[in-house]
Amino acid sequence: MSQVVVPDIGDFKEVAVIEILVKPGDTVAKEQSLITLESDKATMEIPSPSAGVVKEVKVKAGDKVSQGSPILELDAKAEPKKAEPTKQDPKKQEPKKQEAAPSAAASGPRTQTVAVPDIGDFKEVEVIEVLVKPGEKIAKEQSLVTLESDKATMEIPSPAAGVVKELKLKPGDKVSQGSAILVLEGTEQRAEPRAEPKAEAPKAAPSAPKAAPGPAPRSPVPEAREEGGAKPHASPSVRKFARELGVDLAQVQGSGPKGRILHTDVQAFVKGALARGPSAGPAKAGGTALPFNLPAWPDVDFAKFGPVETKPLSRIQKLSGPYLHRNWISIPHVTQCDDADITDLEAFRKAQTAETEKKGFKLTMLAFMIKACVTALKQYPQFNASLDKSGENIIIKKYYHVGVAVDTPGGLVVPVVKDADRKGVFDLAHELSEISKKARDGKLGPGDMQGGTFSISSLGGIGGSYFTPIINAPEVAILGVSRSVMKPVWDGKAFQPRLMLPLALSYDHRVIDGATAARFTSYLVSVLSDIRKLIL
Ligand code: CAO
Repeated sequence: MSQVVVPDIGDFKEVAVIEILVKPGDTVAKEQSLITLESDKATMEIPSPSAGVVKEVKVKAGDKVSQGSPILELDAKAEPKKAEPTKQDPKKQEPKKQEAAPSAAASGPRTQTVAVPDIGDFKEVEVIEVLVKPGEKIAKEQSLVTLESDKATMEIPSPAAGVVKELKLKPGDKVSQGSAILVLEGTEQRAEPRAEPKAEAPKAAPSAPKAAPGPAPRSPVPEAREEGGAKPHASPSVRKFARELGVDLAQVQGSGPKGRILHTDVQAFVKGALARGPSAGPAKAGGTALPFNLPAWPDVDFAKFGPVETKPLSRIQKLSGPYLHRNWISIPHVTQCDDADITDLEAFRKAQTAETEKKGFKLTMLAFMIKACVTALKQYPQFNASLDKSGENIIIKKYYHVGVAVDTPGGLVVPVVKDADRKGVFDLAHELSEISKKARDGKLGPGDMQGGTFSISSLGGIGGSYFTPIINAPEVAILGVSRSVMKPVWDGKAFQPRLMLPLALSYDHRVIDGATAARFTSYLVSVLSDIRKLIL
């Protein structure tokens, strides 16, 4: 167990914690951001010095911290390697020192060179993003550049409002305290309630009362994007998160100090956009709203190009379409493919079919698939789970109800085989033949389609190799099974004809990572390839 503390952050003292990015139980990677700190000089994310599992978080939003303040207890999985300040090998890249000290930087009556403020022992730090451009009108405290060392990511805000006259650096440059960032031409500070001198240098962090941890003080300074449509106020990780989701931060209302946009604001924005549902949104795809201002759906008069016939979607298609669409756009899907050698399993199945046919049902591969999946779900419980409403907790289910996609004349339905773990392969085969008949006769009740914990979609009876099934929310994974095919498989000495079953597992990447999914499919393959494991 190791305690992670605030590293040397220079003369930033009593800096407000504005966001906690991890929680107990989280597995964090080395360098993963743990908390965001914000002073009036910079925004910093403090990364983890090593990989591990968070045992206890020692700070909360609103706390004030300094170098050495405990952040959290980490059960380090890997050898913790201390994040040393970058001892830059003398790679000539001298910081571009500013000609004048930042406090006396005025180079004309209303012009000043804005320089990197005191950023402690961060030296030769790389500029990873320049957030403004020449000619841009910027607000006081608006972020100008993002710097990143191996210890922290920082945004340097503007000490004053004005218009950017000239940029003095570019991404990739290395900077230290005093390096020139840009030349700023002062403007009227009409909206500044605090009558500060026009062109002031970055100030020291306010020394907040020590014994008063509470919400970070809200500044009356207007937030960046209120002035001249400037860049929204958000930390680098929030920008990255928004970029990944395709969210335009300019549309997001920030709830953090000084209007800063937090992770939770981006999440709330996405939830809101989804909740507005089919009737909202500027662009529509066949009646369904498209999120995030995508271009309008093409409205084409197809009859201009040839004869056409218009038919309504089936009732089931109309009902299920919006749900499929929601699941597709709101769950980050990844599909992991694999092949299972089912030569022995198929021989066993065929040997048993006479038995079940006498009883009036078919022993199909699907019954074995359900059994094998339950075995794998028990081994990897996070696949038998759901995210809760907040999106911050995983609910692991201790029951195994497997949904099976059934193709019916009216469309796709997914009846659920309840308590599949307590049923033998014959029982499962019997139940499958009954529910698929019921589904095709349109006789399934709502109760027959509820409570699923994992789904299987089998197109094996039809053909094709791999496909990417859509996760049936709130489940977190679905297995797509395709048609088995005889393939030459190398056994180390020769190619052997083996019956191979193509599998494609789509999973929710928010809950399951790629390595775990590959382990799950490998395990499933091993179970299907060795029927002894299946019977156990
Ligand atoms: N590989 C090779 N053959 C397979 C197979 C596989 N993976 N799976 C089934 N088969 C064979 C069966 O053995 C059977 O052969 P015989 O007719 O010679 O006995 C034949 O294909 C038809 O099987 P089936 O479809 O009747 O039975 P099943 O248990 O495999 O599937 C059900 C049942 C209800 C899942 C299936 O009928 C169905 O509706 N599948 C479609 C599901 C679907 O549409 N999914 C898409 C979702 S994404 O839009």
